[in-house]
Amino acid sequence: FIRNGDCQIHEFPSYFEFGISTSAYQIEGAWNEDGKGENIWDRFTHEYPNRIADRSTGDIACDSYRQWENDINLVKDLGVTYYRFSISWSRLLPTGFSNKINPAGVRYYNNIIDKLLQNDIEPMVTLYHWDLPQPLQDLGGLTNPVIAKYFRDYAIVVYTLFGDRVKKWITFNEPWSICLSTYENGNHAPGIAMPGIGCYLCSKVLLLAHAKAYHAYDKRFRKTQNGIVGITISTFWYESKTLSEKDAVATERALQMNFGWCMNPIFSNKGDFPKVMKDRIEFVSKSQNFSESRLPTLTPSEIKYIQGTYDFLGLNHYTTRFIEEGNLTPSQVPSFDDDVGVKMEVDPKWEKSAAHWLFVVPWGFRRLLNWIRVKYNNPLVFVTENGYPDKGELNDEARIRYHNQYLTELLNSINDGCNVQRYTLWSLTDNMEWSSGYTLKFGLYYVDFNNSSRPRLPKSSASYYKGVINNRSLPNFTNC
Ligand code: PNW
Repeated sequence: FIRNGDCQIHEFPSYFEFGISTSAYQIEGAWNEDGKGENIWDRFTHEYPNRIADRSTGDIACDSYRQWENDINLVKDLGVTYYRFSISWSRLLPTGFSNKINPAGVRYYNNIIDKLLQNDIEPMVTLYHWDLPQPLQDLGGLTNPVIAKYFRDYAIVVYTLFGDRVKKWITFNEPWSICLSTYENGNHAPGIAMPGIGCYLCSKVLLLAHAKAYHAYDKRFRKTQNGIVGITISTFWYESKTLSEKDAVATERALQMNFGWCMNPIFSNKGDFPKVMKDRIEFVSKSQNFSESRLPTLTPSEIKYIQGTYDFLGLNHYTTRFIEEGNLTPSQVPSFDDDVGVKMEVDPKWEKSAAHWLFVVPWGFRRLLNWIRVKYNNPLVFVTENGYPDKGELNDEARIRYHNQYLTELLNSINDGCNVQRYTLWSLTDNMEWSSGYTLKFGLYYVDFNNSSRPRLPKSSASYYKGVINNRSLPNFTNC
């Protein structure tokens, strides 16, 4: 379905917009100031310092709680038309519950939103970028169905306070990362490893929470506020390693169990988890002596309630893997990887990055966007993240190459007919990269984390991105 060789568009279409993104825990700091409550990342980094590569925390991070004005100046200087950031749930609602709102939190996000609008930068706001209030985790976090209601209550507070000015909402950032890193392998806060069980419970609660927040907007806010609500889903691209039928089947299953897992219930016409995922987990569960599938069932009314709850797809994409059929005989120990049952590989020729998981594979981006176009009826796509990790070099040529190549493939996919209207680069500044601490840098701006005033310095990539935005085209556009 890719029309290779076509190269009609050299410029980004006039509707196309460029943006830049961050998230609250990764930049704000001020973890216990002005009435903010404790969240799971505060607790995790304080209690288990050895779970973070450099034993660091987000206690200060980029100090954006104080330097927000300066950061908006940096955003402005890039020339982007919108800024994607997230609200810290526990800064707004210190206990997580909506009965007590922190006025300093309201003031902080009001200041940011107002200053953005004064500068003609549209706010695009994520409600949940991984920093769950600790009291909600104490109740079981995203494995407890009541959390869906508390998320809806939080969303309603946010729409009420900021929805007069914020018109683009993202409910959750990356269900796949949330459910796997939190409840499968425990690499992320709160560090719970319940392989083959926790991640599936999480995905059902997350989908219901998302749908509740979407329906609440629909019922009570859409008419007066006129905004749009979506979810951000991340995915690898998976490419079959061979032309064999069995590897093609394995590749499709891998895609459906990564991207399709939460994409299907919301964006497909039929709703529900992908059939191949349900079948496979049921089969493996039974062979492990479970009485029923470890993947919870969505009831017909839940399927209906979740299906169609989107105005756009937020897409985070970084990298690609080759897929071969794996060992399909289940092991006795449940795990997500065993459920997927494929072998993942990288090509030794692919350019590496500073992150062990990220290889530079630009063509995968175009394949992915076209696969989404064909499978899900060409939805409106906002790329909400795409970025390259290094060690923080100021002359970051590898980052420039990465973005130029990925943007080239994005342009090709628009030419293929994909309805992609936004590109959001991750990230504005170097920041707290979760379990990797400050050892990986994604920023267009360098931050000196050894200096208590956290000065920012533009890297070469900042002027590269400025140029792309200003010219609305890519330098050296040859790869078509
Ligand atoms: C995203 N993967 O996570 C997050 O939304 C950001 O907060 C984070 O800083 C950024 O990517 C860089 O890691 C991802 O393995 C984590 O493909 C892992 C993957 C993708 C995205």
